[in-house]
Amino acid sequence: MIEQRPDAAELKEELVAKYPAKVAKKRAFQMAINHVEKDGSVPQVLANSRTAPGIITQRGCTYAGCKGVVLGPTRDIVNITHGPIGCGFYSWLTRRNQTDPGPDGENFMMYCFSTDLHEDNIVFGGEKKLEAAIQEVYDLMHPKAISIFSTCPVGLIGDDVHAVGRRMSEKLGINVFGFSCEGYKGVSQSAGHHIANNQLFRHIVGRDNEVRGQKNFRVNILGEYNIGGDAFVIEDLLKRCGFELVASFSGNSTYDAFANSPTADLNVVMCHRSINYVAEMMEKKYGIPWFKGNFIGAKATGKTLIKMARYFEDEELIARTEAVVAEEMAKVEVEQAKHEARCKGKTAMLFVGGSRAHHYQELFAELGMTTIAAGYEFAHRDDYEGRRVIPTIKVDADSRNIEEITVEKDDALFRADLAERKDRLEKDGEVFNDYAGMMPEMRSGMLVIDDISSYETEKLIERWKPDVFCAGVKEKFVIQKMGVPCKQLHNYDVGGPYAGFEGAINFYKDIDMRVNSPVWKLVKAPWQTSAA
Ligand code: CFM
Repeated sequence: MIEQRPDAAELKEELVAKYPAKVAKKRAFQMAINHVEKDGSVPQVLANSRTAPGIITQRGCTYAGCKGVVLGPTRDIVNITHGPIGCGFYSWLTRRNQTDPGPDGENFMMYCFSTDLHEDNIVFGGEKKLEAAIQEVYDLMHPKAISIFSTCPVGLIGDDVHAVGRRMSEKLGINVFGFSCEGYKGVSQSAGHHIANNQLFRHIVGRDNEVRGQKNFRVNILGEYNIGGDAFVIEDLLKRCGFELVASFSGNSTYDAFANSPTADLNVVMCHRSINYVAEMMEKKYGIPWFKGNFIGAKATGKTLIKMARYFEDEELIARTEAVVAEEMAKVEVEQAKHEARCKGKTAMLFVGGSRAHHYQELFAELGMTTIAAGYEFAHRDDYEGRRVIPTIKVDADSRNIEEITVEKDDALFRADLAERKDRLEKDGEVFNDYAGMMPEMRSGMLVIDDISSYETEKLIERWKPDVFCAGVKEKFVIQKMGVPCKQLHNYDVGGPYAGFEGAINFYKDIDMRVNSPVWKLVKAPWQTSAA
């Protein structure tokens, strides 16, 4: 018997049917059947809202977003986790962000620093222990900077990590600063990104404003974390085209590069969710324009590079960039055709993070595959529906909890020439300060689900049977036991890089292997073995 697959509306109803009425109502707002209007508008999705208690979520905590995601990939800042040792363990390079050791070999990423708070510190305070830890790490490593990350108990007992930072900066003569990124500070790791952005901007960005290296075509790449070596691929492409990469936030990055980042002429934002705040603040203070780019997908990479070249209004740079893109696309097209022939018509589901569930739809489209359901763990409405909805987003108590820092124009350093150039280019139709979001680029009729639960994941697979499901390690083996291959999009399993042209080819191969492997037919899911 050929089983009928339910349509999106039926499936949505089925997904929430098991919940108590109040939870079902909320979950229904967190799901949408995509529908793209002519003007690009899409249905509203409730996002960045508290997870319903009892639901098994994919989400992480605020500390994870701050320490792990944004600051984790920087090699020469010593990151001390102020808290019990358990939190420290989870800060120990569990993400696959790679780094070059650099010419000075100053790479602390493989170390795990914790103040190891015990019960007596919780009762009597942990500041002295933190000071001692900073001193100890300074004596051992002599780093350029030390940062302190607050875990939940630190906020509860009221240790002032910022005051400790100031005291120790004075004493040691290096930059020591803290993050109030207690795990409970927000509804997810997204709050941690914002806190990280604020402190990076306040304590590092702009401490060195001398132009070094190539004087022209200077760019920063924001929101690229070098998972599986993605940043290495992008860096190589930028070099070949003729751009000078000043700073990458924060894959393969250094303290000095962050400090020097305002000497760039352009910010290109990869992951909008995690770093749009730095882009906005840099534009306000220094006049550096930003636009959203994407290096996931061969076509998207080509478009981004050419848009970057056009920004500099230099014929030679444009020609050189176009030549690099053409050379790379010729290689990509051969591989793409080969794999598309084997993957065409298959389906994918993507539930990950705050940007990849969108970006990777590009790569699946290049394989001729359709993304039939997608969603983020912790994104905001603008990541789904586009930045045009920002003015309509209700600020709730949870978001109000996160500091918004006031940034003012720096009259001495503000780049009026760049602001003028941006105006001119905008008149010619170039788009700045925008992100269209995931949904306008997804097919109508497909399901969008925010903060998907474990139960919903299983139901989706059972009812819509995708050829591949993209998620993380927590979901992977549950999914595979259902006879569906899972591609991890956080850490790429052991694969990657997937960025740029070379990365696209790697992805085609890895997905082809997964969706066409006969092994999945041998796994029987529970509903396939029970009587119909
Ligand atoms: Fe940005 Fe990321 Fe992502 Fe993210 Fe992340 Fe990540 Fe991610 Mo895992 S910064 S939002 S908090 S692209 S760690 S490199 S893969 S959930 S989609």
